[in-house]
Amino acid sequence: MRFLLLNGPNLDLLGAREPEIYGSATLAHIEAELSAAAAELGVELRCVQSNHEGDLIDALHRARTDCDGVIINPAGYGHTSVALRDALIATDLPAAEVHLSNLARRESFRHHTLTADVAIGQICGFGADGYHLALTALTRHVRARRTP
Ligand code: CA2
Repeated sequence: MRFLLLNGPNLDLLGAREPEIYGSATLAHIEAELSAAAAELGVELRCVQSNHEGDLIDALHRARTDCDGVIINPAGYGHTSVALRDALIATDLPAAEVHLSNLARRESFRHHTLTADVAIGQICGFGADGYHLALTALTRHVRARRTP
């Protein structure tokens, strides 16, 4: 089983600025820890981060044919990108949306994402732990739907 871990714009800066909002772990550290946790579950993780909308969409198109699920932090594009939403729908894959911060406690323009209702569920506010919660939940979701 393989999942795409997709992180959107500016998340490459994690650990460098605003640790009070996003935590102090770097994205490389989060990806390494999540890959190790995934391996324990028998899941392969493909980690992609991009600051470019088209690259995120291309990664979803590729996942369509060779992944079993998507863990996505769309970052700012989650609030704005119809194209990213359309690409996520086009994968026809179960997705878990993650946000490091609690969107409900932030500016009103962050309260809604265009991707949340096409994901199986959304986890936000638990920092980097959210990715681990998403990995566990998505693995269980996919396994429960597999024919024996
Ligand atoms: O809480 C999240 O995970 C967000 O997806 C992060 C996005 C923000 O636009 C969303 O509303 C919520 C922003 C990511 C910016 O990441 C930075 C990390 C370090 C320094 C500056 C920005």
